Amino acid sequence: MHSKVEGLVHSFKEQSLLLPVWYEDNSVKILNQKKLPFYREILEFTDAHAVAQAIKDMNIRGAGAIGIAATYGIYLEARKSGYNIRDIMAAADCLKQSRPTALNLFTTINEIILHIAENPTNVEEALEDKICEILQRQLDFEYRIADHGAELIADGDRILTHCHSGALAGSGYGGRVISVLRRAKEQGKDIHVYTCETRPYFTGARITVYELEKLGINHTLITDGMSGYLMQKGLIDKVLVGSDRVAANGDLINKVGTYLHAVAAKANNIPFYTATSSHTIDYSLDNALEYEVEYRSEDEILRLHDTPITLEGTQTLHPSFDITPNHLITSIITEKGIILPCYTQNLKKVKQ
Ligand code: RUB
Repeated sequence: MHSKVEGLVHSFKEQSLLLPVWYEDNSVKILNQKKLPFYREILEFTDAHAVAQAIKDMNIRGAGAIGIAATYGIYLEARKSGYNIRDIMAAADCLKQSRPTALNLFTTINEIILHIAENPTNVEEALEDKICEILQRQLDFEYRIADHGAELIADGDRILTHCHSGALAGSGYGGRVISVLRRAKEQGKDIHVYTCETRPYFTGARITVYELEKLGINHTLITDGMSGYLMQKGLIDKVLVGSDRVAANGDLINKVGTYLHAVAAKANNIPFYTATSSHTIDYSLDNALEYEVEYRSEDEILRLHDTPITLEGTQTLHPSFDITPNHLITSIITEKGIILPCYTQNLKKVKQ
C-alpha cells in the first residue's frame, strides 16, 4: 500500500509536471540537471547524506527544488530508521549543510522539524502530513505566482531572464519565473524570452532553454554580458529573475550576474522584477548588502567539464550569488500578490 507521500508523488506524475525530484521505491530520485538537455539521467539515492551530496554537486539546484529534495531526504531517512527522531534530526542537519544561500532549504527543513517536535507521539503521521502539505503548497505557490506575475506581462513583451528559475528549480509547473511566462503564454500573450547562458554551469543555456522549448515559448539565448547592449538597443521590455533569498527590505540575493542586469535595467528605464515566495523572504535579515554569499570551487570556472579553459594555476574568484539592492527592483512577485516599494513596509503583508 502506498503511503500518503507516495500517493501524492503518484498524482504529481499523472499531472505531467516536470519534476526535479521525487520519492519512489524507497529511494529519492533526482533528474540530473548537469546532464540536461542532452541526457535524461535519473539518479537514485537511498540515504540523506547522498541527497545532500547531490545538492552540493549541483545535480539538483534552484531554491525550491533543493528544499523539496531535502524534504524527501528527511522522509527517506525517517522511513529507514522506523521514524527515529535522532536519525531524522541527523539527516536534517546534514541536509542543511548542503548549500548555504537559498533560504527555502532552511525554512522547509525547520518547518518539518518543528512539526515533529510538536507531535512526538505519532512521528510517522505527523511527518507524512507535513511533507504532503509542503509539497502541495509549493506547487500551489507556483500557480499563484503565475497568476499574479502574468498581470505584469503585456502582449508582445520581450523579457530578459538570468540563470534558471523554472519547473526543475521548483515543483514542476514552472518554478517562479517560468510559471509567470507559462501563464502569460496560456493567456494568449505573444512573448519572447532572452535567456542568459549563465556561467559557470550554463544553467540558462541548458535548462531554461530546455523548459522554454518544451513549453513552446519563443526564446533567444545570449551570453551573460550582452544584456546591457540589448537594453540600449531597445530589445528588452522587462527583466524577470528568480530569488534565492530576499531580505526584509527587498534586497535580492540571486545567481551572480543578476545585479548587473538590474543596474543596466535601471539605466535604461526597464522594469526589473523578481519572483519569489513567502518562504524565501528572510525577515531576520534587515538588508542584504553585508550578506556573505556562497563561494564555490575555482574548478567550476577553470574547467568546462574536464577541459581547462585557461592557464593552469590562474587565480579565480567564484561568488555564486550577488546582491541587488532594493532600489533597483520595480516590484516583487509573490504568491500573495505583487509587492511594491516600500518593501520594508509592504513585504510584511507576505509573512506567513
Ligand atoms: C541559484 C538559482 C538561481 C535561480 C533562482 O543558482 O538557481 O538563482 O534563478 O530561481 P544555482 P528560483 O544554480 O547556484 O542554484 O527562485 O526559482 O529558485
